[in-house]
Amino acid sequence: MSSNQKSNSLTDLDAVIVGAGFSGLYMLYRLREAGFSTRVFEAGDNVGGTWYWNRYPGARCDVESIYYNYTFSEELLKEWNWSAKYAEQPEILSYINFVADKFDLRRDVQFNTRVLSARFDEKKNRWNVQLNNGKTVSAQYFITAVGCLSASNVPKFKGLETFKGEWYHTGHWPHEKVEFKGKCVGIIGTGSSGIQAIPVIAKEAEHLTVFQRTPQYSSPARNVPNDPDYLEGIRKNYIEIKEKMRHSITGIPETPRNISVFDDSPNERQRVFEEAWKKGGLLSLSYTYNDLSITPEANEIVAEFIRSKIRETIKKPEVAEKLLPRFYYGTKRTIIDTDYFETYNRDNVSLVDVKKAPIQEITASGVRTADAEYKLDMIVFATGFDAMTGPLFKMDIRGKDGVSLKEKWGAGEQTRTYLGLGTAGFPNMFMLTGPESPSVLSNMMVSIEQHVEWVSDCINYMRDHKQEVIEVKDEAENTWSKHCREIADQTLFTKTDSWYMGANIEGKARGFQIYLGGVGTYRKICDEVAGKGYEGFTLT
Ligand code: N01
Repeated sequence: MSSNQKSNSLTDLDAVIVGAGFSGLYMLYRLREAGFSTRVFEAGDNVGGTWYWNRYPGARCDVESIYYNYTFSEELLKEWNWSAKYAEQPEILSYINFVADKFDLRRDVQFNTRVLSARFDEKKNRWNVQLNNGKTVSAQYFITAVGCLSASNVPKFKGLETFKGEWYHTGHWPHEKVEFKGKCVGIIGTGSSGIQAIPVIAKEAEHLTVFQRTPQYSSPARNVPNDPDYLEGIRKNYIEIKEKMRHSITGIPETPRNISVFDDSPNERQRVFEEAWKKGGLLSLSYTYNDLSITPEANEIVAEFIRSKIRETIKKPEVAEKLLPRFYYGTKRTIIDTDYFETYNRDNVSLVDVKKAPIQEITASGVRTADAEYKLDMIVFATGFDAMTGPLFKMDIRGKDGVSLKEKWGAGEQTRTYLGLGTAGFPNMFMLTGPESPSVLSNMMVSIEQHVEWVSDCINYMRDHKQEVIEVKDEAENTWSKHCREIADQTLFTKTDSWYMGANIEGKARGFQIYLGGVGTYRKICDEVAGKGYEGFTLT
């Protein structure tokens, strides 16, 4: 039987992929094209991953739609038109469905099936993967495509089970329309999800109470519909654009200005910041000067500019004061919004500072803080995720000697990987956009394509060279993890408590979990590793 005629017998797969989001689907496509028998297991009842689960009002991507799509198929690039500069969740989900149909991917995806555990059998050199339907499947390669932000975090508030109203987490939003009309809604959390949801909910609800612990920096997205001529121009230049994306810092084809904030006069800085504010978008402000994320004094200058914009926007000075962020700009995820600060000028919106008066409990009828009780019909938790490792730890993954990934990286220990792709002691396991890869600090689509292509090339290489097992060497992983930390320590990122640092989850190991050297440099390193016969890995 030729390899591409191989049966997908569940006991004898070449590869198991966990997750049918952007990364899992492309991984399936590549491995299937190469003739490997592959099966994707997906907990949801359809494709989409992040964009399947995050259906909260206002959910949209903050990377421009023309850059946030697959680039591996020219035909696909020609067939899809993004309606706006920043696509909304339903449109992105339609796109993923379109891709799944176009490449007939669903036939190798098993929906409504959660992977409970995966265990490496050292005698057979295979992974045994236990599913929640009681079945076990076996495969040579175990590939996690579980996303970085898919383990939602509902803080353990006392009394939540007594709440008589409805409650939802943004990352697990119902498929049916949630009705806010006539309701007193409370939202906890003002990260990217909260800041997208707040203006939309405020327009519908009778009253919206925002429970804010940390005020956030946010700047205008300036979303606009996409002009057909503009899209045509992009299409014509896509080869060049794609190259720029792949060799850029963030996967978005823009370059920071190579100038210190102190090289410009205060008047010139103001002009530069104003221009960036007017332009809008994710990188406009942070790319104005090259020292904003490195030098506290430089950071304070841009931070104060944003605070001045908040003060200008908010009518009531006491509300503006509560909304002023005080951490280093950019060290929590940069946020762009549509009418976020303006929403606090509405009569039906109130802001509660839960840093000053923390939430003590959820009662049957609302939220009680240290100094008041708020009656609510609905609570929206925009409280984020157990990021990076959380989605992996939802499965009991055990490598050699039965050691679990959770034990290896567990509380008090730093995450350790080689290139964010693999980890020592877990042979033939690959993580797509795993910890210590550029992942969440890049355009995920660029990082996903790069990882998937690297992993499929590696699996092809293994077949061509008649190798059965690939495993990360300890020293390669130690060097890589140290390198990641050293880069992060040169920036202000590690000076702020954030989910990047694992600081949002009680008891979670602290440490910066992302490679900050840029997607272009990272690609070069990964290509060099492959070019040297997978240096840093043992192949047997
Ligand atoms: O989650 P978050 P998110 N009591 O962790 C607060 C991506 N994303 O879902 O800052 C009170 O950022 C918490 O307060 P604090 C993006 O990468 C992308 O918003 O910890 N409050 C914070 O305000 C993003 O970074 C898009 O003090 C509590 C909020 O909840 C990531 O997903 C859109 C609390 C959590 O913010 C996560 O964003 C949406 C408690 N006990 C998301 N616990 C795009 O546009 C937590 N909070 C692509």
